[in-house]
Amino acid sequence: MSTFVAITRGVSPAFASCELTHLERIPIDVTLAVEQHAAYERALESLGCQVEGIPATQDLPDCVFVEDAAVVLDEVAILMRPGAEPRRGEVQAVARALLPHRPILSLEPPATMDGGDVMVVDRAIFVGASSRTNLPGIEQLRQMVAPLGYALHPVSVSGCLHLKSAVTALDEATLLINPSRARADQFRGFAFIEVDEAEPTAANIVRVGPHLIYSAGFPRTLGKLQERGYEVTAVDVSEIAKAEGAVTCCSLIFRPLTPGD
Ligand code: CIR
Repeated sequence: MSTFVAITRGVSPAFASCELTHLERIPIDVTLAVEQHAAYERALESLGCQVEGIPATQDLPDCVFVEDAAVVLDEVAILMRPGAEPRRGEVQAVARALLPHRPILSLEPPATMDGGDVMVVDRAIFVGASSRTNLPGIEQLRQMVAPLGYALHPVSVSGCLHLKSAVTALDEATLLINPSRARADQFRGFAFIEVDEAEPTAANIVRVGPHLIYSAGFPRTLGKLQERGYEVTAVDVSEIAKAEGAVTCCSLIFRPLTPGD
């Protein structure tokens, strides 16, 4: 049995019509995006993930970004209600993929929240109050997770799409952060590694147990991480980045339930 499950979804043929908030639209090579996504899935597999891929659909340009559709905890999966209305249709297929793995809860209107705004580190859940995530969403999530023993911490973010465009966890004690996007004093008790100043979008990294998957587009920050002893697999996600995506957005990674859980 694999150590982790990774839910992914293919790149839509309509990927070039993705939502954009902070970036100008520039041509996306969709064929290259498909190849890069396949390499990303291979990296997940090489680190012990059983990849469960959902097919892409033409009518959902951003469907590759499964992270935004759900938050998966050890105990439950919580379906999001994405802040961008055209993305709400992505949630159903992700829900079907999660059904064999977790009991399912859902955020309800008027809540909006993208999974990219939710960073879970141990029993702490940090939620970015971004343009995609509103206060009713944060309150609903707090009420769902409190009985499970998670503390929810709302966090302000600026100048980027999601909380995880500003900060992600390298391990249970250390955050990779761009402090001009999310103030470090909002994360008490953590150590920090700051992105290189020349790489402002470099704060997004995926954890697969003790391993990390990271964009090859940030060589300076990558060097810093390697100097600090982190084992990092670099992947080329140039086309995903043009859609305002990064490495965490393309998967939902969790431990499979074992009998007795
Ligand atoms: C969007 O604007 O919704 C997509 N083009 C990008 C979503 C990236 N998702 C993420 O960072 N979690």
